[in-house]
Amino acid sequence: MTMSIARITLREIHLPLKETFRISSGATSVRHILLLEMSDVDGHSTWAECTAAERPNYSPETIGTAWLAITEWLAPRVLGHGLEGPEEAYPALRSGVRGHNMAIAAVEMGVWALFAEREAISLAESLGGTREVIATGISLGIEPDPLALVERVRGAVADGYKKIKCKIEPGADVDYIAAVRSALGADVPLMADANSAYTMDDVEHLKRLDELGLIMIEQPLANDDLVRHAQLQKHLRTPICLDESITGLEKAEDMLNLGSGKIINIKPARVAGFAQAVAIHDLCAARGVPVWCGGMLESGIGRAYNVALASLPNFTIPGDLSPSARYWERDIVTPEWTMDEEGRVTVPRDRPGIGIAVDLDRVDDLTVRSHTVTS
Ligand code: OSB
Ligand code: MG
Repeated sequence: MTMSIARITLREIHLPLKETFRISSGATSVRHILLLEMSDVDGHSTWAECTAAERPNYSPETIGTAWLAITEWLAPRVLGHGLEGPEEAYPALRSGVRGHNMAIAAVEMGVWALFAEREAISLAESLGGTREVIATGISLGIEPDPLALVERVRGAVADGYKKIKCKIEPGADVDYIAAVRSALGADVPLMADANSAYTMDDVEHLKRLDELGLIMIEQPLANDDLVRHAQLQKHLRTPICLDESITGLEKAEDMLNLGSGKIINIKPARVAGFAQAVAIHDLCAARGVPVWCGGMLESGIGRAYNVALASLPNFTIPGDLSPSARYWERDIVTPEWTMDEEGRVTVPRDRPGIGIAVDLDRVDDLTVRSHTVTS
């Protein structure tokens, strides 16, 4: 049945992390999160999250640019227009708009959740997700010294995480990972994420990572590069996983055709939403390439979207889907996201839409600005 969206309310909340999270391109202590509350004319509503960062250190977007893009250009494209199904949102938002993927994604994914609400099915089911539980990984920030990282990884193993990703940068890489291996052994499922910290001048240095038994190395080279990653992959036995470089389906096709990597970290926000994320998932499934769902230090709202996506069958590698308590003193959703003893997160398949309730009082307390766009 045709859906007409009546209003979209944007809010910026400031949510302090328990601990500063540092990657090669910058550190974050307080997440500035853009939330959308979307309602249709029939009285259904849902929440969505824009996972753009505070600064343009991961992608060119920030929540400031997303705020502008959504209020000025994107919200008017879906407000008041009849949508027959969620797959109509992506073309409506993309047409004539270059970039702004995370802004598009927030609205597009909200449309998917609104349709799921209307049909009283879970978001996972609406996407074709089949899994009930998803193996969970953790992403550990750059520590001041190797021993501090060893202790972090030791704790993560004890907590039951199924994949442990260590952020690296020049000066905090081979020695750090080698210290973890020698302290904790060959069985720890380890990987590294460079967030574009290296160039082809570092090939000989990066080859030393091949001795450390990593599951993969994520995004060693520039954020928009595919050609050099293909050259680098020829020098490395360790599979390259691309994150920043895969901004849409065509980039994923190019990666596979060029050999720029062997695994994709799919973040739905980075690829402008679920339509593209599912298309990349399907392409990789057809080509025998495994994928996993990455994170952007989302609140519990963004987590719901990632968990739904990760329930698709080719998400065979554990996702960066850590529980709420890993990030926040208190999340903005009830129940909070948890991880079981076997390091798995449960997909809320028995509840409609995003499957968790938003703690409105808490959101109100954290809100620093809000704005409503109507049809
Ligand atoms: O590269 O995957 C990344 C966080 C911010 C920016 C980029 C990245 C990350 C993470 C965090 O790795 C993963 C998480 O949400 O736990
Ligand atoms: Mg990454």
